[in-house]
Amino acid sequence: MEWIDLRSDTVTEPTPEMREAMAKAELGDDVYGEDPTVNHLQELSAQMLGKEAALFVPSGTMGNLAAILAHCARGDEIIIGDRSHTYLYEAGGVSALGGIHTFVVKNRNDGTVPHDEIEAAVRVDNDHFPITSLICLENTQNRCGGSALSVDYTQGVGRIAKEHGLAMHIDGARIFNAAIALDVSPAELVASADSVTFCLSKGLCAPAGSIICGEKAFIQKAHRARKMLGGGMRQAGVLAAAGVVALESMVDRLREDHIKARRLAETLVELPGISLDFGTPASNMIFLQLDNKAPISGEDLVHRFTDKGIRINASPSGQIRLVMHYWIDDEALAQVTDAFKEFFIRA
Ligand code: TLP
Repeated sequence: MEWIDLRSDTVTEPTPEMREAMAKAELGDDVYGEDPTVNHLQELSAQMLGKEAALFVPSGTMGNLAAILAHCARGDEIIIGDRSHTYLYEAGGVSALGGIHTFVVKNRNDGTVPHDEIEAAVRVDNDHFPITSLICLENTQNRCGGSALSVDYTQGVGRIAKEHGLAMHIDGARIFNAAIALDVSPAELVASADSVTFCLSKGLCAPAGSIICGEKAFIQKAHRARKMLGGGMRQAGVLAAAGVVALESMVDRLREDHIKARRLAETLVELPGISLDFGTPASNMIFLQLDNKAPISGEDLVHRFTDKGIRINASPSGQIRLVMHYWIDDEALAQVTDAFKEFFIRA
């Protein structure tokens, strides 16, 4: 990639090994279930996440929506964090397309919602109320600094779900980052969930695609939802081939992105006017906050960095998210560090 692009790990392009696998992929019509590469990717995914079955979908957004549609009926309610991607950034699809109501609970900075607050959000059986049917978590929690929810915490939510006869879904777009941050297996991390979505197209570098995992009967329902949403992709093995490479050779590497995030954060926090919104990065994201000591605004910084071939995003409040990924090597990291120093340390 020519740009040093820190806006997201979604910007990652496929590796040379992926491009080769894509060119050679064995194909079939996946709507008939006949694409051997898609089938292989689904089996591998289910195995790695410790679930019975899996389904390849075009995106994380569709994965969450298809999973939620498979769990809920129209008029049902889901309990969901106020900083979760599904609530904030999926165009309200669960309500617009699923007729599903959201009971929004408050995420803390570490990504959790206290167990008692989740339990208090479960509706009692009364004709006035929607029917609670699902609890949604996100791991890692993007808008909470890329924080990782622990096995203990997740199991606690799983217990609440069981006690009340609810299902639990994890938006695990970056579940492998979470597993690495916590030094546990991804299967352990999602064992108490009924379903999980994870993305192949973020830190794992595949060009597109996400996976939903769960029990066979649930995946059949999700399959129908995918069809309804227009996500049946025919010769999707071209994409799935990159996904297989992603799972086989890109997972352990995510650790390097976490190290890079910590290294860069340590340097940047020493500069005047910069603080870390969520402390030391837990995974591959750094959230910087510029204060009134900063010699440049977030908006100006975006423009000045663009001139130097570096892409970043800044919010109007001066928050900047920098995301580490495969295409940010040591040389790029040094260039980014120098660019920050140039604007934040006046000569
Ligand atoms: N997140 C993107 C943007 O949409 C904000 C990013 O740059 O981080 N779940 C989580 C936790 C996500 O962070 C994302 C993408 C998704 C789901 C959706 O994935 P896609 O983009 O494949 O629909």
